[in-house]
Amino acid sequence: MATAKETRHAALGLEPDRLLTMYRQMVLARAVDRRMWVLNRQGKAPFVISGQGHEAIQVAAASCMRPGIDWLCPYYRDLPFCLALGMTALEFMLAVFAKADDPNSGARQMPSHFGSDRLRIITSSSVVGTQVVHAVGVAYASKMRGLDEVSVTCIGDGGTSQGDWHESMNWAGIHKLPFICIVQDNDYAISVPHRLQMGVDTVARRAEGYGVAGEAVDGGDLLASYEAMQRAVERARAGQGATLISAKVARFTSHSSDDDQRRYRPQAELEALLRRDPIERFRNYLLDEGVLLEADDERIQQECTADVDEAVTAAEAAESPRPEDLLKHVYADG
Ligand SMILES: Cc1ncc(C[n+]2csc(CCOP(=O)(O)OP(=O)(O)O)c2C)c(N)n1
Repeated sequence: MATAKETRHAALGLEPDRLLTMYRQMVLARAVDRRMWVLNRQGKAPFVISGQGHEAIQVAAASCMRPGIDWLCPYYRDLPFCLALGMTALEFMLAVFAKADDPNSGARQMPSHFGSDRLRIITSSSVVGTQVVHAVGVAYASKMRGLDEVSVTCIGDGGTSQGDWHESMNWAGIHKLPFICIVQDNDYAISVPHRLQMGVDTVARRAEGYGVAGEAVDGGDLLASYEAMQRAVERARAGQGATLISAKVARFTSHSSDDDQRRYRPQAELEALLRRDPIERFRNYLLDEGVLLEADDERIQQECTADVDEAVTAAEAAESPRPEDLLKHVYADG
């Protein structure tokens, strides 16, 4: 086992306990996500969109934030992010089953349109890119109020072609906002590959044009992701302005339960994805460093599966929304 000083995690000030917490968050997210697909095939979950392969950047980013103080305007792949901020598997499953007590949206949104008052997760529109405008507005408000809150948003590589994204980045640069945009670049926008989406290898190159800091990071490497996010958060809190992080990640599943990626991705590319599993990579690191033992790993996997079982049972048994509440929160009362 390497000495504490030589390790990558020690250099980042990360203790073994925190590493294990992050590992568990990744494992739980994967377990919840996989169950969602099973529920979909059973005809119980109407629609699935997955964060599988995106876990490292999301869990790392959440670990640098203060839940309930900093803000997150997520996008639909941010299940690991939301769980790492403190959303429970049950809170998520209540949305999957569209139950009355769903804290995400009271069953009004599709699953994976995350929201939590408690955790300052702002529910998003399905219209790609709109969450970035909201996040910049929140950052502007925090700055006007003299608060040290940080506003974080996530988007895919394809989403950066939206005008909303460009306008938001520009605004964040002009006003030096405490704002972080994490682009989770998984090489595809549904079936459109990166090379047909932009003429640059990483969208982080565009940061300079907006007057914000840019970081290109391997989003499958938890520690590298943590380092980039930590720098961005410190920059925001120090009043030094916004950061654009471009994180390369692997999309393990089809875009959603409504398409089949075997029809637009070559077989060799799909097979290569398996070597890019962020959880496997972090697990191997922890085992090599002696932070995780095989027996602990087995226990963590079992506990996460049990969490998911419990959440599914409770969510399935929960009350459905009442028909008379259909227009609640849609129109003003009276
Ligand atoms: C304005 C708008 N255009 C198109 C869509 C349909 N749509 C939903 S997700 C998506 C692809 C987005 O790809 P990307 O931003 O790369 O994120 P990823 O899903 O790959 O994580 C599209 C085209 C939409 N929801 N909103």
